[in-house]
Amino acid sequence: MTILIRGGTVVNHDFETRADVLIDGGKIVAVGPKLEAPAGAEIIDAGGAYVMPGGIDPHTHLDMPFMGTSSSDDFETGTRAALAGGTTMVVDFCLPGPGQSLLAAYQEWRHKGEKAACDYGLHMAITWWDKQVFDEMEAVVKTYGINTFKHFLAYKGALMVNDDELFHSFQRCAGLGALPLVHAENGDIVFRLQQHYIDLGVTGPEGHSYSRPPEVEGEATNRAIMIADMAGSPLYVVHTSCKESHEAIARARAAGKRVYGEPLIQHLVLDDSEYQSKDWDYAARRVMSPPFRDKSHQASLWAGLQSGSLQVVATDHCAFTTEQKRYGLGDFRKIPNGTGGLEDRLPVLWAAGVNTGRLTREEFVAVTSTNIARILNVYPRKGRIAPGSDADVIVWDPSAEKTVSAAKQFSAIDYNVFEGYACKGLPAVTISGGKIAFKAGEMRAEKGDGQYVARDPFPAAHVANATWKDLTRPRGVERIEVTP
Ligand code: DUC
Ligand code: ZN
Ligand code: ZN
Ligand code: ZN
Repeated sequence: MTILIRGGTVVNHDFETRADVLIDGGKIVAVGPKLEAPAGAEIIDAGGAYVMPGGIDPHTHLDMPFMGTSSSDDFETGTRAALAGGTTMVVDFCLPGPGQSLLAAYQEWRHKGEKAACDYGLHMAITWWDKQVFDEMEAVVKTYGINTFKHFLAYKGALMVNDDELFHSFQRCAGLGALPLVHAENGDIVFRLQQHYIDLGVTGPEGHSYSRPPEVEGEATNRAIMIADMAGSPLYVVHTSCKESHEAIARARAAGKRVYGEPLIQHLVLDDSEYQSKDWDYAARRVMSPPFRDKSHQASLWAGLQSGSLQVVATDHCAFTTEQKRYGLGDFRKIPNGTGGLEDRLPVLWAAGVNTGRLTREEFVAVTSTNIARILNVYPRKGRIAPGSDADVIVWDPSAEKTVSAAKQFSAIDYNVFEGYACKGLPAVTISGGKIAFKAGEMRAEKGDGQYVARDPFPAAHVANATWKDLTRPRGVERIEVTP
């Protein structure tokens, strides 16, 4: 399919210019003024619109078994929701069960991903630890195209790993040229606070937020940063939701550590007053970890995006229906954690960020697409409008308006945490893999249209922090290979 996008303003993370964009065979083949339309090309009139790299959401949980149920959006509904909101690639998590081989988990998630309507990649979670996992990490990086490993510092008794495992796994990541990711909340303290609030008779959704204060995130972020530094690895902190965590990241970066932070669109615009609702369903639908924060944290997150100390806006899209949320009636610890956002991330960020002057259009592109493409080592294949890049392109109409409404969404849940949010600036056309996936409200992408995107490791030399002094090496000895 040949497509010519005519008359728009191309926005990349580093420049904005009036140019046409020619797409053929799934790739961008030309960017420039007044391009000739090849015979048979479909012409898209982008007058008055911005032509930007499709969004990349590096943090989704589609079809994920979790807390006694499975997240309700699978790779089909989730990626169609993504495309409707201008996101053309998601990165999801392989989550090995206790004792499950990483290879088996990878195959399971690749099978789920066959339904994807847009391109997708995978992270591998380290949910248990022994020599087998250590050994299998090599094939994950070198054969399966996964250069990121997720570690949960929370979910005690389930997904949580301890500091010994963290240090060892981070060392292994460094040796393989992979990037460790952390869910940074202190799971031991969360566990105790949960019990405390239950004992006090606080059983509703507000107990979820009371038992996961910003301090547990600040502690875990600081700890993970120092462990990564000792291991000689970079670090990516998922869902950075509070000032304490952001400050730890900013401090680490100022000291020369390669540490990245990822606020979620939810934490940028929604706050913890929502858990005080008298309507149990309303509050439970907003239960996610980390929880929504006091409004005062939002200014810190926005400042991080502006200054570059935080680099990526994601969603942690992990959608559960109201019926699923009700598993936690009478005990907030059993409310499945997670909210949606895939369809809303770009429109809400544009409204709350660009329309308010908090972010420039270039910064919008950086935090929704380019920065994560670089962090994940898929740039400039993804994250840029340039010849040779994948034709994942959005034509963004800054004057189009909508009010977020669950009744009109593609996501397979019965509510939306952004319900009623007024957006101005929407994707008029989403092009994914060189095909028109979504146009004028009509979904054209089909189940299976997406491809798996394998990602190469970074050279090991690139991953160590400037501050790293190898603690495993006696003076005068070269770097020692870590062993299982
Ligand atoms: N947080 C959530 O809210 N859901 C999925 C996993 C997570 O860490
Ligand atoms: Zn299959
Ligand atoms: Zn998490
Ligand atoms: Zn998550």
